[in-house]
Amino acid sequence: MKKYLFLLAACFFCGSLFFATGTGQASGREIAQRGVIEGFYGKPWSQAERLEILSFMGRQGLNTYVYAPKDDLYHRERWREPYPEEQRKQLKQLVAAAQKQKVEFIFALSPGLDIRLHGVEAEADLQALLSKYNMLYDLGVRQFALFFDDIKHKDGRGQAALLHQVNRLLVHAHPGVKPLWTVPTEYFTEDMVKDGDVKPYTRSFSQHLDPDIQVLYTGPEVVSEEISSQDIKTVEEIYHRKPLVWWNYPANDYLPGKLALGPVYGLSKVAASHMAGFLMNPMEQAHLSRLALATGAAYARDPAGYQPEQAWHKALVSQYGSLAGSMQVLAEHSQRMENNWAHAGRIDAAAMQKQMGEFWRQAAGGQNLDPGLTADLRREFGQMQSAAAKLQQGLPPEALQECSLQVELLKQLGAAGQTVLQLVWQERQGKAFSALQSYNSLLEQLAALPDSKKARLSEQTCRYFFEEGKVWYEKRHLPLK
Ligand code: LTM
Repeated sequence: MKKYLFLLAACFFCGSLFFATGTGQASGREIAQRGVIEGFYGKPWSQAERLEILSFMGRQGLNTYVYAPKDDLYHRERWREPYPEEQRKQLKQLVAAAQKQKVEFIFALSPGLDIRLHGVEAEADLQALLSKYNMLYDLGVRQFALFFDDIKHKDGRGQAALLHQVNRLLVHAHPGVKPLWTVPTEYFTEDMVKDGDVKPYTRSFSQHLDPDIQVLYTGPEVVSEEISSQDIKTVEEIYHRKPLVWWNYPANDYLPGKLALGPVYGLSKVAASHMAGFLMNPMEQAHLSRLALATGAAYARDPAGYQPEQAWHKALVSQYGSLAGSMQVLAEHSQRMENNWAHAGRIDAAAMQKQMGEFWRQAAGGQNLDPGLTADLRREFGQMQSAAAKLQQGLPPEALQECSLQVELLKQLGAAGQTVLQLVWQERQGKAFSALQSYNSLLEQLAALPDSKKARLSEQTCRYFFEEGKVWYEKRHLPLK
């Protein structure tokens, strides 16, 4: 009997855990503050997009939304000015919608472009800041943030003193207002520490910062590949508090044309145990941001159990239903965010990239091409073409308008891939004229691809494959210059 009771209790426990996590509720092992920081450059989300994201966040168990759109004039450039009536109404509506979803709405200002921290003018600016925050308090906001990222002046002591005044005159003055958040001017580890020493700005800012103010940082870099436990412990030690992580994925404001459609990646269970919060900075494309946001929600709810591939599949199926397979093909080629200073997300179509490497190894060695490998690549290029056609027909307009150029590009890449395979096969068969025609078609197809600032996909996978194809043919035929 005892045994049955034990089994029943165990089933009940596992069942409640399943339901708790399966529905987007927190598991008890979760990161306490988890959500979205609308903190990107570019066109801020619309009211309708924000309302939709707030309900999405409620369903995903995300509990924090930070309002910090860099290009909302009243947030940064014209921070002193009050919001006009219409925008006030909208903010009020958002605060109420967030409350309904059990999401904390945090209102942030970024006054660092021109705020004065010393002298008589500092008093006027402090009053302007307080009256702006108080306006938001009157609209129902109960948590605030003051950001100093991406500015020239590194006055750690002055910024900390300003934060202290805001803490004293706003946060502590109103009962029920939650702790203030900030972003320092040095907000990633490589910028905080040099040759093992904490840099002067960070030292001064951290030494003078009130202990109850929470600090956001972005990891070792602005857009980080990962956060190691050592990295986050370093920041915890500098600030004597667990940092909040501002995670710049799926943000894409620094890589125009690329959509970040992969899962959040490079975050461990150990790093999570040192985080006071995990906030994802999304893309201007609100609808498409949800793929990565859903995976980040899974991570934040249960860092130890997080499996990026599984969470990503779940998000694809729940968000795209019968189009999940086609959307997956697009997203496979649109995960990696990389330029000369940013690196994040999984490699685009990594399995295909491996096959391509093997294909060129065989082609360059002059050995027989593995027919199975060529057939796999042909099938995958075909899938890119057919997935694009299905997405063009079936995606809801709000999603399609965010990715129509990339979907068209997916189709073009699939077609160019087929041409490369054909070219190599014809050349290998000694069909010189057909191979030359294929080579010319490839050049035309590549010339017809859109400017990469408008749309880019699979840069280190398909695009690299085409370049290799071109060079492979040219080496065999064109005279060396
Ligand atoms: O990341 C931070 C703290 N600040 C800005 C963001 O506003 C911007 O969206 C990202 C990505 O470009 N980089 C930043 O430096």
